[in-house]
Amino acid sequence: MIWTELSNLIAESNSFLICSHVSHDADNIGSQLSFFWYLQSLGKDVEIFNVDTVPRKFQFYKNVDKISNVEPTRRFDVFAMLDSSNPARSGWDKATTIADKMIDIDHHRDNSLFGTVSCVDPTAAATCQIIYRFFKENNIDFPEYVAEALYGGILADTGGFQFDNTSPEIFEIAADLSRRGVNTAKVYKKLYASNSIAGLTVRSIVWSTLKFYENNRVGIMVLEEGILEKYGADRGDVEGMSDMAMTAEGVEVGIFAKPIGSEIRFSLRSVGKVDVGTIATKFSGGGGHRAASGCTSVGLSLDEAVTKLLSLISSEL
Ligand SMILES: [Mn+2]
Repeated sequence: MIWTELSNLIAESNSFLICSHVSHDADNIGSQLSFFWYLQSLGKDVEIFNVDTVPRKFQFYKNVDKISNVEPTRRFDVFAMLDSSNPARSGWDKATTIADKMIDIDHHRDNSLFGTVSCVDPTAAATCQIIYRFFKENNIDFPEYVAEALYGGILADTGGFQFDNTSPEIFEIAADLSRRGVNTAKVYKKLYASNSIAGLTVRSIVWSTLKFYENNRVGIMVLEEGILEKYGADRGDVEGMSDMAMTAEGVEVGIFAKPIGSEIRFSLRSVGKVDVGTIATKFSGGGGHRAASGCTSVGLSLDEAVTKLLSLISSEL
């Protein structure tokens, strides 16, 4: 990993805007908060901007209120895009023009290496794992709340140490973060076992939309527009549901569709045979891993977008 180049770019720059992909998850939150802490510890001028507001379930993280969704009006020396294959994943049209230089720290295999400095390792389970390595290998001593943020990202992106990206290194990092004082049971409870009544109600509604296609090899669930608002839930309440459809026996691909205005956001999950990362690139802002990806369909109805997705998937089944 080219830590020297990263350190040099940080040393020669003063102002930084940290950003990440739409649809928050614990890895993008954890990597942004830990990198924010690091830059601030060096006395840098740092802001975080994300298009989406931070869901309720992530609100326990210290400094999470530093993640703003108010578009910055000034320029920065460096735009640091974390946990994202490309700047378009931010959902923000100024991502490539807000600064002259870019930092790209990510673990998605389709990362376009868009950074002035790109620290990309597709074999890493989480961006938080890469940031942990940066801290560890450069003897950067970080506080307990940063360890907590890193742990949450690693916990989530390994599916709670259950996906096949769960390596010996992951357990070693988890052990180190635990020794640094992270309350691992608390992080689990906050991320996975703190449902609101509204959240569980909305989940039951989403479950009721489950349908199977392609001889029961594709499962699709839909979060209809307005449901979250109607029940007082937020996007965090349905996060992770994309993993559920593909747990049905015989299902190869799970799809979670979220229509918003003229757009439909899709989360795609594959058991193995179908490369949903490549399929996602056929839509705008699409990208991700072979087994887990996301994309946005613009201008198509839900039926049209699903038909397009199913035809792409069926050619690989
Ligand atoms: Mn990630």
